[in-house]
Amino acid sequence: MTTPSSTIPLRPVPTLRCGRFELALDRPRIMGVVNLTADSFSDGGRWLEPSTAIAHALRLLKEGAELLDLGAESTRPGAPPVPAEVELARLRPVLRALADAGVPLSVDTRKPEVMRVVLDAGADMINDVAGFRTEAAIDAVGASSAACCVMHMLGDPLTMQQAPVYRDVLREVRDWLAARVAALQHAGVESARIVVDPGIGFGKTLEDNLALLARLPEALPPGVPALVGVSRKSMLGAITGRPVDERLPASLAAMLAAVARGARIVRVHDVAATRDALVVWGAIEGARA
Ligand code: HH2
Repeated sequence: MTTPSSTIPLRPVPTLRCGRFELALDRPRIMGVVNLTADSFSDGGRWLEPSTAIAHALRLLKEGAELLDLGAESTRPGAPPVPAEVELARLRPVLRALADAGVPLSVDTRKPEVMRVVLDAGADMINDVAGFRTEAAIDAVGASSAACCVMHMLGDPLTMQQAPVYRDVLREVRDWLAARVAALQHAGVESARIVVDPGIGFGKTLEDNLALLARLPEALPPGVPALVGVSRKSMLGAITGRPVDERLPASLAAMLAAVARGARIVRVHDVAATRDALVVWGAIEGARA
């Protein structure tokens, strides 16, 4: 894999070009998660039926979601892969129903064939937890106007939590993301379409996750907006001892820690509570001026 790196750093303007939308990133934006899966770690099977998924998505919008992330394949550690046709059969009716929802629709997929079809079907963003690590994934988004979320993951979901090891997790995540961003740019993806994500929980120990959150700017290529997803994750269970359905306070604390360190999009399951937390945080920050 060749990784041209000369095109970084990028832009100062905090606006994300996102298919049909331009998303100002002057304040943190809420990405609501809609899992169209049977086996997601926190809500698998709840929104598998298109009608329940659509109702859930509309509820998240009412609660304050400013983007929606639709995923039809779980990425939890050890999750079995889902065939592309199954992913597409789950995604198509939901994308169609939400086409006029008025917010960018992101699709969480690692498969170039799924990327191509959902982009034709109106997706505004591709969220690739494999970080566009193949030429085929880069080709799939190259000719579109969609935003690209480049997430860091060590290995793949089947194996990623089997004793992940880094010499310097901050540097390795940053350099890996920088190389993937440069590869996208090299293929013609404009900087204004790219966000990066350190991939909390994806091939990382608890200590790795804490270091990434504590020193977030050091784990990211300069000048590229950051998306962070920590909602309900097992690191929160490891710290608090709480099961997945009792991790909302912990999720909010971790989300605010990420925002305080520069995250500009937060990927969350609990939109209403996240909105309240961000409104209060924003009011306090605003009073500093
Ligand atoms: N986390 C999950 C899935 N996709 N994408 C990005 N960019 N960042 C993340 O942190 C992230 C992600 C895992 O959460 P969830 O979708 O709820 O679980 P599952 O993968 O089991 O469906």
